[in-house]
Order: sequence, then C-alpha cells, then structure tokens
Amino acid sequence: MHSRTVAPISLSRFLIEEQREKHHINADLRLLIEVVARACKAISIAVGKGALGGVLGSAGTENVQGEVQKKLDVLSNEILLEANEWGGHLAALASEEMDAPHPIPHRYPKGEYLLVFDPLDGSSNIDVNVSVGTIFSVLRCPAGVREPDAGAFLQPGSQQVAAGYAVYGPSTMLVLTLGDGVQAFTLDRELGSFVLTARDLRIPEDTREFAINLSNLRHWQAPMRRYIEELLAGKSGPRGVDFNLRWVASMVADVHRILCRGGIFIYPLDAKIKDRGGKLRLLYEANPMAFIVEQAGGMATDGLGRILDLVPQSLHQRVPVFLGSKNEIARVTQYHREAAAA
Ligand code: P6P
Repeated sequence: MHSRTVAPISLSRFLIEEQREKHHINADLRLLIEVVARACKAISIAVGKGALGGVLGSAGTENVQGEVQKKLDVLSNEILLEANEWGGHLAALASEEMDAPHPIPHRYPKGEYLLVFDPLDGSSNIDVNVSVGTIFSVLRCPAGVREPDAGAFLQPGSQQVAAGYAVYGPSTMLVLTLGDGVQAFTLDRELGSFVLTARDLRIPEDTREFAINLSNLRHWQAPMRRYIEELLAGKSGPRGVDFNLRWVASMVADVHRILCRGGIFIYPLDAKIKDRGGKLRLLYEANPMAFIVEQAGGMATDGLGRILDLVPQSLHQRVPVFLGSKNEIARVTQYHREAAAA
C-alpha cells in the first residue's frame, strides 16, 4: 500500500483554509494577496531574464526620492498597478516609485483595502545579479473615505492587516503574514504557483550575526558606535563572543536571512542622512518588515520606540530601522534610550 504523498499546499489553498477555518481573512483580502503574488511571479520572470530581457540599466528618470530609476523599477511598478486596478479589492495604491497615491480608475469598483509597496527593493543590485525583492503592506481604507489621498495611508504599522515580501534569489520566495504567524512559499516554476515550504517562521532571540553598512561608522551617533564597536571587539570585548557581519545591501535579502537563521538588521541615523530622518521608508519598507519580524518573535524599533507604533507624517517618510533577534534589538535600543535620557 503506497502511502499517499501529501499534496503540496499552494498559496491559494493556504489562503482559502485561512479564510474558511480561521475566519482570518475575507474574500477580498484573499484576492488581494493572490493578485500581488501573481504580480511577483511576473516580476520574478522579468528579473530572471537579466541582460537577455533588455530591462537592465537605468530608465533615465528619477523617482520621488530623487533616485535614478532602473528600468526594472518602472516595470515592476507597472506590473503591480495593472494587476491590482481591476479586482475591486482596493480603494487606492501607493508606491515608492510614485509621488502620490494611484487612484482606482472609475471604470473599476473600489474595495476596502489600501496597498502600499516598494516594487523592487535593492534595485541597485540588479545590474550585478544580486538578490532583490518586492515589499508590500496592506491597510484598511478609513471608513467613509471614497477618494483616499495620501492622508488615508498615514496609519501606524500596527494597523496593517497583512504584509509580505517576495525575494528574487536562487529561488523566488513569498513570505507572508496575515497577523497570525509568518509563512513562506517557494515558487514552483513548472506549476507556476507558490507552494508552502515553511510554516510559522521564528527568529531566535539571540544571534551572533549582524547586518549594517559599516562604511557609515564615522557618521553614527555615540550609542550606535558603542554597540557596533562592542560586537567588533568580539571575544576580547565586553560581549565575550565573536560576531559575524553580513550586508547584502538589499533589505529583502538581509531580512530573509534573519527570518531563516536569526540576526539583526540596522540602518541607523547618520550625519549624512540625519536631515531626511533616515534611509529606509516607513510605510513600505520599515512597517511591513517590522510586522513580519514581530510575527516571527523578533523585535523592530527606530532606536527608541516600536516601529509599528509610529504615526506616519508623510507617504515617503524615512525612519531609522533596527530589527531582528529580540535580545540584541532590546540591547541596542536600550543604549539609544540611555543616550537620549543623558
Ligand atoms: P546602502 C536598497 O537601496 C535599500 O533601500 C535597502 O534595500 C538596503 O538595505 C539599503 O538601501 C542599502 O543601503 O547605504 O548600503 O546602499
């Protein structure tokens, strides 16, 4: 008697079971996640073509951040817009690549959700074939708001109903939280569907691995330098153990490693970017990653307080980001709080 092989659980089946058994999501949110996942498959194909796809290099334009847009930044943004406009699940979309929110065209019905995303994070790595990703966050549109403007998106990250990222690496993976743990799906390129490959990811509370752009050390504030110099001192320093540095310069790749084996990711304030409030964007980088990290038992702060408690002041607001293994983030946050209180 052959034991029946357990059929792989597709993203669609996972979402339907979440909806049916846990009443955790409704049909519109299920459709939203499936549409975003389908768009990420299309982006994965475009990214995977590399030089053969004629989409490497600069688009010759700048985005609202003043950053030169890669052709794939623009293409990924368009893929996500086109995929999400018609479904009737969204009231509006916002993106790192667009100054203002994108309204749902009047020819389509509107839904109750807002989607905000970084269509291709780490795109400076594209031309050198290093992993990049898509980061997305789902909020509810405030009640009674029929034509959501930027103000409708300015909700604390604790209001997110879902968040996730796709990482375009050796394999393409989708990592998702609906507020009930973190699940990971791997793209089966033959089936063309995401298959559940890891349930309830947990970040170890301790770690010996840290991710930071060390070249900014001389620009950091005192508590940041204190914390990193202790890690670099290793066995002979106050921590008494050696630490390892990893920095991909692609937030999605660094955060994914942390979800898989622990670690911390820090992009602190430094003298160069102090006036801008930080490097990473709150609504579509810090908030979704903080939601995922907390759901996996980690911690996420801006150096002083919980990222998910921050009330955004603008759509493209930047913040310092400290996230990952709880005990290390608690320590470095404590150093910053002590310095602020001194
Ligand atoms: P740096 C990519 O541009 C990004 O927004 C994040 O994905 C990444 O963690 C960070 O910036 C890299 O910054 O200063 O090392 O280039």
